[in-house]
Amino acid sequence: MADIQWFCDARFGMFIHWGLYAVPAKGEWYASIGRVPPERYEEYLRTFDPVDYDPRAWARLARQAGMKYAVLTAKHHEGFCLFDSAYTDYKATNTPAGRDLVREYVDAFRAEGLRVGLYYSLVDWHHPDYPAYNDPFHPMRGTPARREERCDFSRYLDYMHAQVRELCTNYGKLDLLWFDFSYDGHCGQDWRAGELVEMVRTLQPGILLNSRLEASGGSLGSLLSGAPTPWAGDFATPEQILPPAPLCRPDGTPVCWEACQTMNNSFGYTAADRCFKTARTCIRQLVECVSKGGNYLLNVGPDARGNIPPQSRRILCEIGEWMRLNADSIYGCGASAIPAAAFGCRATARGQNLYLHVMEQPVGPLALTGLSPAAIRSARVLATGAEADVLTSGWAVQNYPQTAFLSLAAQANETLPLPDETDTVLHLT
Ligand code: H79
Repeated sequence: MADIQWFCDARFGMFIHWGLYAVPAKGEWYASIGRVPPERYEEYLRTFDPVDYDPRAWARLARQAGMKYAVLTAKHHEGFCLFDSAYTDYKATNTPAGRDLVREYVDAFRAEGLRVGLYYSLVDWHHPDYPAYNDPFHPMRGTPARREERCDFSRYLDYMHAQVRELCTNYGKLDLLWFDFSYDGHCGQDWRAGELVEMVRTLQPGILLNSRLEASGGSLGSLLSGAPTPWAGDFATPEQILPPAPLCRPDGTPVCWEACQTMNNSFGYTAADRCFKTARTCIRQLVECVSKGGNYLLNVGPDARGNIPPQSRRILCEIGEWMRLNADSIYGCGASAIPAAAFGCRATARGQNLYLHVMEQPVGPLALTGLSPAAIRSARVLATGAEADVLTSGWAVQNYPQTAFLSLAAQANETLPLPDETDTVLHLT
C-alpha cells in the first residue's frame, strides 16, 4: 500500500530540472519552442560537462531550506537520460560526465536524510517511435517526413515501460515517481497505464505516483472524481497555479496534492531569466499550499556545469532561516476549520494547534472574527515564544463578544516586532 502520510507531513520538496537543455540555457522547452532538429540538439551530448555536479551539496541546500524530499528529472521531454539506461545511447554516460548521474543523486539525497523521487517524462521528443507530425509540441511537428511511416508508438511504449522498470529496479527504494504528462491521444491507457502502474507498484511497493498518467498541469484527472482509475495516482499536481480551496472528492474526502512552482519563470536553467521571486513570496506560497492541505514542490534548474543558480541558493537559504523558527506551522500541518485566509492571515493547523501567518501588520489588536476569546488557551509568537495577550476590556471587546482581539504588544508600550522581510506566525492553542 502506498504510504502517503510522510508526503502529507513533509509539505515541502525540491524539484530539480536538469538535462541537456541546461547547455543552450533557454529552458527545458527549448527543443520544442525553437523547433530544433534532433541532429542539432544531439550535439549537446558532447558539451554537457557537469564538472561542478555535487549532489551532496544540492541535498544539503534542500535540507537546510527545510525540504523533506526531492524530485529529479531522470528524463525530460527532450528524451535525454541522466541515468545509464540499457535501452538508449542518449544518456549521461555518453557525455563528458561519463557516468550515471541519477545514481549519485539518489545516494546523496538519501545520505542527507531526504526522501527520493524521480521525474520521468512520458513525452519523448528524441525517440524515433514517438509521433511528431500531428503533435502540437514536438520539435518536428508538421514537418512532412517519411519518419512517420516508420513510427510505431507501441515500440515507444515498450521502451518507456522498460526504462521505468530500470528506474524501479536499479536505484533501491524510491519514494516517489513523477510522470509528465498526458494530453490529446496520449492519456491513461494510451500509455498502457494500467500495466505500467501494476509493474511500478510490484517493484516498488509503497511508492507514491503523481496524477499525470492521465492528467497535465492544467487538469487534475479522475483522482478528484467518485471513481478514480487505477492509474489516477496518489496525488494531484496543479502546475504554476494554486487551487482556491482544499481539493476533495465529491463525498468530501480530501485529496492530496502538490503544486510545483518555479523560482523564476523557467524550470530548466535559463540564463536570461533573472526574474526571481523573493524568498518571502516563496514562503507565502508554501504557507498557502499548506493552508489548503497541499505540498509545495519548489524548483531549481542547475546550469550545465551542475551549479544551482546563486539566486536560487539565496532564496533557499532565506527560506531555511524562516523554517528554522517556523517549521512547526508547516510540517504535519494542513487546512484548519477556519478559512485558509482569514483576518488578514493565512491559517494552518495540526490537531489543536492553529497557526496564523500574519501577512499585514494590523492597526492595533488583531481581530479574530468568529473566534471566541474563551476558545484560546494560549497565543504566542511561534519564532520567539513571546505571548500575545487576548484583550479583556475596551469598546471592541464589549461590542464584539464573539471576536477575540489579540494584542501584539507584549507589554503596554512595546510592540512585538513584525519584521518586514518575513511573516510572523502566531501559535494558538
Ligand atoms: O517539467 C515542467 C514542464 O516542462 C512540464 N511540467 C513541468 C513539471 C510541462 N509540460 N507541459 N507543460 C509543462 C505545459 C505546457 C505548456 C505549454 Fe508552452 C504552453 C507548451 C507550449 C505552450 C510553456 C510555455 C512551454 C512553452 C511555452
